[in-house]
Amino acid sequence: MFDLSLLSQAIDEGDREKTLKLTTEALEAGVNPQEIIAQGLQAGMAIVGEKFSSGEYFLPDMLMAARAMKAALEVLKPALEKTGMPTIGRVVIGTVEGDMHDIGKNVVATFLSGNGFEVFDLGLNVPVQRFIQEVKEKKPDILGMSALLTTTMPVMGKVIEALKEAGLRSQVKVIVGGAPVTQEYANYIGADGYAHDGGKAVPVCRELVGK
Ligand code: B1M
Repeated sequence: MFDLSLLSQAIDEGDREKTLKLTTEALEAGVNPQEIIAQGLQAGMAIVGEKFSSGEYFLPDMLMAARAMKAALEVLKPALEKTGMPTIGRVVIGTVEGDMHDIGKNVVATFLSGNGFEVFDLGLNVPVQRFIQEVKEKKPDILGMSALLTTTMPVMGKVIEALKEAGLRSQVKVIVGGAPVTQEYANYIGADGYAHDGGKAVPVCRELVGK
């Protein structure tokens, strides 16, 4: 059995090469990519976050861990995307304005495209009006927003308000997520869906498009 805590440790150390090697080995050992992300990579990021909060780590430590995790996700991407399902819905997704965290959003986007959704990823630090413009142009079934900071969470509510002002709210379902976001918060800002992680985002989005 593959020990995924080794992978968490490699992320904690910010060791890109070790993370890549262990991710490849885990895949070869037949470990499910979703498990590799949740119990290996994301668990490592949680340790990094705790050490940052306690003052043991600084910004460069978070950056090193992020670099290692992004590289590992590239290795996992083909395995997550190889379902070859027909398209069941269109999603526009992005991290809201003021927020530079995109790893979790990338995980969600990869899960969705691996499960039959056509995904348009707007990247990070996406201005409110860019979301509106993309909804007008791409006519997605779902708009997904990610926020990792308590200070940027309210921007998701601003986008929902802007959708209403533009007369687009009834045309698109909205799903929100990110570490500080909760179901209660999603309800509070009037989102249609919330998912705790990438795996959960798939059934929530399927439900939102009625499939
Ligand atoms: Co920063 N950061 N960071 N950071 N960072 C956090 C979020 C923090 C919790 C760390 C801490 O203090 N413990 C803290 C926020 C505190 C708060 O707001 N309460 C924090 C801070 C303070 C900051 C800065 C302000 C630090 C500074 O400058 N002094 C700064 C802010 C910059 C900005 O955004 N304006 C900053 C910067 C950075 C880096 C750039 C260095 C880097 C991000 C690199 C990148 O993303 N490209 C970084 C990192 C790496 C982290 C931690 C350590 C890890 C985040 C991560 O990638 N996790 C993070 C601590 C933590 O989260 N434990 C932290 C792994 C990822 C797979 O999980 O993103 O949670 P996550 O995504 C999950 C779910 O949340 C969910 O599914 C994903 C996959 O399963 N999900 C969705 C996410 N989006 C979703 C959307 C959905 C549905 C589900 O639907 C659409």
